[in-house]
Amino acid sequence: MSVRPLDIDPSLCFIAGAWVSALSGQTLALSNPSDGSTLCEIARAQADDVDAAVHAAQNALDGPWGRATAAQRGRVLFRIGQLVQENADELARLEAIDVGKPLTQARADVAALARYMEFYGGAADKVHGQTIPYLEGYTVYTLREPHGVTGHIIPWNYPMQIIGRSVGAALAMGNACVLKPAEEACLTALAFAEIARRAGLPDGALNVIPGLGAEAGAALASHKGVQHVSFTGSVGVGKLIQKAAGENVVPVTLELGGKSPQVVFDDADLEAALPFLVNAGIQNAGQTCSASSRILVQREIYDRVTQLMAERYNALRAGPALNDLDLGPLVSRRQQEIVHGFLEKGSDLDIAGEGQIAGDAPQSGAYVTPTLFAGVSASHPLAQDEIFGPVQVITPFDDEDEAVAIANGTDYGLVASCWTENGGRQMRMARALRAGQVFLNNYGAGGGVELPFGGTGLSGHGREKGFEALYGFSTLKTVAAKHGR
Ligand code: TXE
Repeated sequence: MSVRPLDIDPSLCFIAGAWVSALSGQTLALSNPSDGSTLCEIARAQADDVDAAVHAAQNALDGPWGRATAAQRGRVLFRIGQLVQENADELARLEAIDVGKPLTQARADVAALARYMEFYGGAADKVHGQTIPYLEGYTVYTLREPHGVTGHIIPWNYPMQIIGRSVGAALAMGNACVLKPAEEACLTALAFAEIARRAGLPDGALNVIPGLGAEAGAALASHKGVQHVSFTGSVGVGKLIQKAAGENVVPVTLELGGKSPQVVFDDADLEAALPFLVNAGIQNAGQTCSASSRILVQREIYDRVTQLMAERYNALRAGPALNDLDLGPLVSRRQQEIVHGFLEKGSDLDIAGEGQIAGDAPQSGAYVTPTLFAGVSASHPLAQDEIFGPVQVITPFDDEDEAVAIANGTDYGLVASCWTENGGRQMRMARALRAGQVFLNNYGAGGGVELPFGGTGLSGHGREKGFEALYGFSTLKTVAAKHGR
C-alpha cells in the first residue's frame, strides 16, 4: 500500500507554504501497525530543515499573517474546519491506518479537529486585554500578543486532536507554528497542512517537519528562534524539552502521561459507571494520556464491580484498525514490547478478565490482549507506572480517606473521577483529588474542546483546550500612558 494523504507526496516537509524534500534527501519508513507493512516513506527532517521552517514562520509573522486581524485569523480557521469536515472520510482512514485505531474512534478525532477549528476560529477575536484603574493622570491597559514562533512537538496517539488543540489555539492568537509530528504517525499532520494551504492560511504560518525526535524534535525545542514550545509525550522527553527551552528562557506547555484513577463508592450508580470504567481504559488501546488505568472500588461492592468489569473485558476483541473492532493494535512493535513487559510484571497478579485478539489479526501486527487485573496493591508497578496499553488494575479501599490516599499516591496528576450519589462527598473528593481535571459521575465529559486540559506533578504543566489555551499561547503587555499634568 502506498498512501498519498490528500494527494500529496508524504515524503515531503511543508515549509513556507510549499512541499519540499528534507535538505538531506533522507526519508524514514512509516509502518502500518495493523500488519507491520510499510505505508510510505516520510521525510527525515534535521536541524537545517528545522531552521528553514523557523525562518519561514518568522517571515510569516513579518508578512501577511502577522498583519492579519484577529477576525481574519478566525475566518481562516473556520475554513480549515470546513475542509476538515469535507475530507472527513479520508482523514479518518489515514488516522486509523497510521495509528492503528479503530475507524469509529478515528472518525471522532476528525470531528474533534473540526470542532477545535470552529472553537478557536470563533475565539480569535474575543481575547481582550484589560483597563486597570491607576494613579491620577495615567491610563493603563493590557494587550494580549502572540509569542511569535511556536514549536509543537506531538505524539502519535491522537495527532489530529492534539494539532487541533495546540496549533489551533496558537494560530488563533496570531503565532506562526512549526509542527514536528511523531515518526510513528504523521499522515494526518501532513493532510492538515495541505488543508490549511487550501484554506488560504498564509505561507509560513504553519510548517510541518516530520522526522525523528532526537533530530528534528531536539533541534526545534532548542532553536533560538522559537518563543514557546508545546510538547505532548513522555515524561523523559518532556524533561529534555523543558531543559532545552530553559536555555533560551522560553515558556513550555508539557502534557505528559498519567495514571488516572476512577474512584467508585458503594453508593455509585453502577449501571452508569460501568461503561466508563472500562472504556476509559481501553479507548485507543489504552494509549491515551488521560486513560483511566486504575479503578479504586469500595470494599462493599468490590467483588461485584470486578465481576461486571471482567464480563466486559471477556467480550473485547482487538483487530486491524479498518475492521473497527473494540481495539486496534498498538502503534508499534516497540509499544507492544513495552506493554508486554508490564504484563510480565503482573504475572503474580490475578487476571480478572481478558479480551481476545481476533483470529484474522496478522501476527505481524502490534496487538496486545486487553487485560484486567484485580486485587492489585497500590504500590505495585502496574498501579504506579504509566502502561499505555489496554491494561487496567482494580484496587479495593475501605473509606474516603483511604480512597484519596491511593488516588493521589502516584507521581502523576492528570485526571481523576469519582462515582458517588453523595453530594457532600462529591464536593470533598473534587477538592481532595490531585489532578488537572476531576470528573464527577462521568469520565472525560465527552472530551469537549471547551474544557481546559492539563496536569500537575509528572503529568506536566500549562493548560491546553478551551479559552484558557489562548492565554498560554500569548504573552501579556502592560501599557501605562501618562497624560496628566
Ligand atoms: O514518546 P516520546 P514515545 C508516553 C507513554 C509511552 C511513552 C513512550 O507512556 O509509552 O511515552 O512513547 C518526540 N527532543 N507517552 O517514545 O519519545 C517524538 O519524535 C524532542 C504519553 O513515543 O516522548 C514525538 O514526536 N522531541 C503521551 C514526541 O516527542 C523528541 C503520548 C513524543 O515521543 C525527543 C506519547 C527529543 N529528544 C507517549 N525524543 C501522552 N501524554 O499522551 C522524542 N521526541
